[in-house]
Amino acid sequence: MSKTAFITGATSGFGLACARRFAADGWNLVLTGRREERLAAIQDELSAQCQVLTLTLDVTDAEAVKAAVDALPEPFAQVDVLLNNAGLALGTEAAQNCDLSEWQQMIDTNVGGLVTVTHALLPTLIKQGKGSSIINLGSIAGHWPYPGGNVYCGTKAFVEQFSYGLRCDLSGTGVRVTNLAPGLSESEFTLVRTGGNQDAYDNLYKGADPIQPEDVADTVFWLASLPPHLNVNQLELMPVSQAWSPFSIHRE
Ligand code: NDP
Ligand code: 8X3
Repeated sequence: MSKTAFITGATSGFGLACARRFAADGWNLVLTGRREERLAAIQDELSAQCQVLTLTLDVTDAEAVKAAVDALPEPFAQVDVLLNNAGLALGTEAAQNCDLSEWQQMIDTNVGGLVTVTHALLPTLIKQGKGSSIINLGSIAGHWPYPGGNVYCGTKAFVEQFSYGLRCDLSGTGVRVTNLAPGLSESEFTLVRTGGNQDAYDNLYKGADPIQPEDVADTVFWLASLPPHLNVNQLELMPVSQAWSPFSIHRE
């Protein structure tokens, strides 16, 4: 019987690439996102390869998430892999210049949405037991601060620590938990972050040979396909072009 993956934020970037990767292996897919027309196009594209259920869902709407999870029909109800991918960064300004509503939206989505979907699916994943997985999209931003990262970095640090906490609490259930932390990756993420600034997008990725969504999808698929006795707690990925800089020192 085919396994089932529940992917949040499947309308672009990593989530869409993961949907395509799991579809190629015949998994049943529950694909979620806010953009209904994109979900419809993805369903058309992938339904020749696997069974696809699309849910137009905002992960910040806790009631809608719970209702959607509780109403999952067969064969989608037995979720083996939860990919908590939906997320966003808004803005690159110093904290003192940021808009509070953008901070709140990042926290509501990257933290609130992720815990809401996890909470709704934990009973199912525990029932599935050995071999099931929660794969959370953290980021290098949760490990390494940078100017203008402020709240986004904080949300991804939460994702890492929450992943470890889940590992502790799920001990004995067979459910695996991974914090996957990519670095510079080319996707609509940067257009969302900069309010659609194509120049910012082009300049960020120019000459950097960044991670592509398909690289992340191959990694996610590998994590989900590991032998059931193995758990990757944490996996940080960077393009070869990316490395650390020295601490900045402000001098009077
Ligand atoms: P994209 O912008 O391409 O994709 C983000 C996805 O999240 C979209 O499908 C979007 O769907 C969905 N989403 C955003 N807000 C909500 C919401 N409230 N409810 C439901 N879905 C939502 O970005 P990426 O693929 O690059 O990012 C995916 C994840 O990876 C994010 O968590 C991001 O923080 C993380 N990440 C990204 C990196 C990068 O450099 N690109 C590096 C490291 C981590 P829709 O708009 O249709 O709702
Ligand atoms: C996205 C990677 O470095 O732009 O999570 O914050 S970074």
